[in-house]
Amino acid sequence: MNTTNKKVDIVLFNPAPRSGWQAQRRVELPLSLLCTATPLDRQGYHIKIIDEFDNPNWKRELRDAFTEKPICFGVTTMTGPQILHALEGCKVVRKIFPDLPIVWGGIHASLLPEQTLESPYCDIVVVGEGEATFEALVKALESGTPLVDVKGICFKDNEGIHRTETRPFVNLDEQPPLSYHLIDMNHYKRRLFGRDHISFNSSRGCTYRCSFCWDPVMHKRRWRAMSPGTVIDHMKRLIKDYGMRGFLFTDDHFFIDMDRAYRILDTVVRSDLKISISKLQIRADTILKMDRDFFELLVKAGTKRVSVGVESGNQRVLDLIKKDLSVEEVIKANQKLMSYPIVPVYLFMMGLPTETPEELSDSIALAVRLTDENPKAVKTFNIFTPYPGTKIFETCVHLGLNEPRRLEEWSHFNFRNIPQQSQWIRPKMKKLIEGLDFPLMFLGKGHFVTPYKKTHPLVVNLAKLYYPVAKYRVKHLDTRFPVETRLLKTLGLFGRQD
Ligand code: B12
Repeated sequence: MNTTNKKVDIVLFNPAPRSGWQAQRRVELPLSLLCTATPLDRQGYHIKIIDEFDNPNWKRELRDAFTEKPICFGVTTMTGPQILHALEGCKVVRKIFPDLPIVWGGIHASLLPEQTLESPYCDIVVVGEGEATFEALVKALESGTPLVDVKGICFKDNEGIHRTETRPFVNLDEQPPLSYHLIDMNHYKRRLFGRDHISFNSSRGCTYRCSFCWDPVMHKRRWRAMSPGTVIDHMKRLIKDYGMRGFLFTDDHFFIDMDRAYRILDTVVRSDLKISISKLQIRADTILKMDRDFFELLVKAGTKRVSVGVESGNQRVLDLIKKDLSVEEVIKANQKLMSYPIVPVYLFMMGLPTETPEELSDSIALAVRLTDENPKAVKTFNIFTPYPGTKIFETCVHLGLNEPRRLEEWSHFNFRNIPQQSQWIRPKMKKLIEGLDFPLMFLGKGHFVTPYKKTHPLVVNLAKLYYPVAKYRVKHLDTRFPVETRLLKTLGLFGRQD
């Protein structure tokens, strides 16, 4: 584990992805940075990952990390509050090493490289996948080779901003096992179902065209995956070296190739890995394509939870966002899943452009139906956020969205800051969403059991008392006198997040 005080040439920084009331939530394995660091680490470069979320002393660690002549500082970002944290890290580094190249990577910087480069705290953007590009970039910086020769980057110099040739996607099967020793794995495991779980990724991209999703922009609807053999090898290593017995999949769509999915699950069973699998993202229409044999295999392989993106219970809205799915398919998929010991987590969005209160009411009715019909089913409602580069972003701009023009402005661009940003929905709908956001967390059976394990019993009891109010509000779409939302917001326990 690289938590020694050894000085390094490259530091990769994982800024905290959340702030405020959400900051208490658990840390997440910095997969993006692990993937980016691994090829260089294997070639003997001295590289360190500093995770703000995991390390209260991150500033001190950052100040002390570098050798006297470091190569670069890298930072990852998603659109939202993580950007502010990223800038904070860059400022610390710039102060000590004013000439050290600062490299931004990750989803936000890849979607808007030129705009990101307008910040004085960014010199180079790695656009898209980091593995091969960052390796080539580090070597160019080290040897002084012109940056125009490095594929897949955007950089600035005295003459302006330049974008180099696009780099092809990496072959996931050719990537070595991740250099997990660069972080303290004990901090990232999650205890679920009596086992230690870790995030795991076996494929990238998705072939569908949902207009709210960043995936078609970043991955060009090209799905790439590790072969079953590689997936099993990587899992076995995590089991053997770190005692992991559970895998939380971060794949955008694990089941695009059903044959590959089947072979992975089949090998898990045949190799007697005795693992749990959770968070598998699956479409409702994929569930309908599975036969009994496939379901039984899923269960035998240890699948406990699947996440199903429903988005809306209204067909007009589903068609608008190009989900290529029908409400009927969702209902049938739920009925099919009922006979298996697998928890489906249905993910809904509210506040999509042009969505009306009646259409939101259809979503709520569908969520109620799914959780009523399948006692294991769980639902979550999130407020829609238009991410840059997506098709629906353009619709929102058309409907009045003030597009952020600077990196800093994107940091407030978060689904929790809806009162400021949601010009794309009418005031009546905005009020409804704001008023229902909190009570909707209580919809469904047993939902007053609060999500955080260490929740104080007083909070649990207050939540139980509040349950009838929540139920009434959701059932009647009645958001008058939203005292609870206002109180929680005033106390900083809910709502706005910077
Ligand atoms: C795990 C995860 C999280 C974790 C945190 C991850 C982390 N980095 O710490 C948690 C749970 C905290 C989280 C939170 C959120 N997330 Co999230 N999350 C993911 C998820 C499922 C996996 C990310 C991952 O590990 N991918 C695998 C790695 C290998 O891919 P990658 O990140 O793209 O990294 C590659 C390149 O981008 C590049 N790269 C990345 N960083 C860097 C840095 C450098 C220096 C270089 C050179 C290269 C480089 O190289 C990497 C390897 O090729 C993705 C979906 C997905 N499949 O990617 C969503 C996703 C990233 N999340 C998303 C969102 C919206 C959120 C939330 C807002 C959701 C919410 N409603 O709360 C929050 C808040 C985040 C915020 N903005 O503040 C969106 C981001 C959209 C956007 N425009 O930014 C995604 C894409 C999901 C989606 N389809 O909408 N998330």
